[in-house]
Amino acid sequence: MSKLKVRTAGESHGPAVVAIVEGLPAGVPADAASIDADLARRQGGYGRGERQKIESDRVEILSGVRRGRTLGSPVVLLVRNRDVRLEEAEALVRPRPGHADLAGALKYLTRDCRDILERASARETAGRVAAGALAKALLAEFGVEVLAYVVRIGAVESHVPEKMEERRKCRDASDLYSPDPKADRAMKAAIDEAREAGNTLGGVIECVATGLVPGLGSHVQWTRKLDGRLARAVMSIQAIKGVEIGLGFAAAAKRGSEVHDPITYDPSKRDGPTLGFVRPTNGAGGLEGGMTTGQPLLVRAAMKPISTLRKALASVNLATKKAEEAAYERSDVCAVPAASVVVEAAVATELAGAMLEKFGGDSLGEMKASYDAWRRSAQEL
Ligand code: EPS
Repeated sequence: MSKLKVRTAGESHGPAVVAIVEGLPAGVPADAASIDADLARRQGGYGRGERQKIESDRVEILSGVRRGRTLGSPVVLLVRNRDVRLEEAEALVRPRPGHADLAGALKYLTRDCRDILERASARETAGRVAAGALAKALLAEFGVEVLAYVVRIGAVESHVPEKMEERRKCRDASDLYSPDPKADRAMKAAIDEAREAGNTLGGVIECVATGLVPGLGSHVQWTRKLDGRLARAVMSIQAIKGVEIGLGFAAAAKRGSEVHDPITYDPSKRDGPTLGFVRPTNGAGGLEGGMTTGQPLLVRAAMKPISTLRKALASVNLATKKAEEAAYERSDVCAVPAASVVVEAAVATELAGAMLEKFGGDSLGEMKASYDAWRRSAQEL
């Protein structure tokens, strides 16, 4: 499995969220400012609730880094919470349909769902985003760029421009993190409408990675297939209910000739990511047989609407077993833009792990030498 191991710890209203990142080689640029930039993006996006007015996420790098570079030792990243009230917070006995509340309460034999929700909360993703920023720094050393953006909020879809620079520029200028300025207004209106109705909205996130060499991941064992690893990483993000690669579900309704990407060879493209093998289409989304093809990697994720509703759904009081409305305190109306930052981090983490598996060594220099040697051999094939 992945050579890059990321674990998180921390409760939503506990003192902090922590990420432990193991497996990065020495020499990777690790700078708090670029981690903080991703943390700030994760806190933002149209549709967030009151909690984000309290929090102001900043990373503290506790270990594994010296003078702005990783040392090869475990990196511990800490993001402090401001809304700390884990001990005083009231019990939550009216589980919210869609949240981890009920299943977790039954699993842990408790009537207080707070014991569950504090860890199930998407606050945890601050840790995954901080770790993902380090993964992106490693990938950038090899010319790999990972970019996620919002392509749907509720019923409103955005148009995705052809060029990556255009997608990045539009996304960075958008409150919705969408690559289509024309869709923003309708997306905001949909979120406003949901807020007024005491409801919530989901959407779809797309993530593209460019500059990947062919052959990352493996066909030899199911646990090593990169598509499966990406799906797991993305599906494990709070509220994600579907993951597609390339044409995804749409491929099921097409014929083989409309799905698969013909292969040609152009020696003038030998220095490019596909080493001269040119595919006019990319229905595979950059993955065949659990390995990268060198074409852009394309992952899409569907997020369900947030399960804490102001206009609460029917539930049951776990103490009395009587019918009552589900608990509501405050909530985001739509966190799809925030989740896009988490998807970017999750994909980057898996890709960095796959790069380490193929080219890894103790230091970035060693890894680069191995990468260059492999590329030369592949070009001479
Ligand atoms: C969340 C509930 C809300 C969100 C939280 C995820 O928190 P609270 O109950 O404190 O208002 O704001 O997300 C974050 C705190 C975050 O940083 O993303 C939940 O129940 O999952």
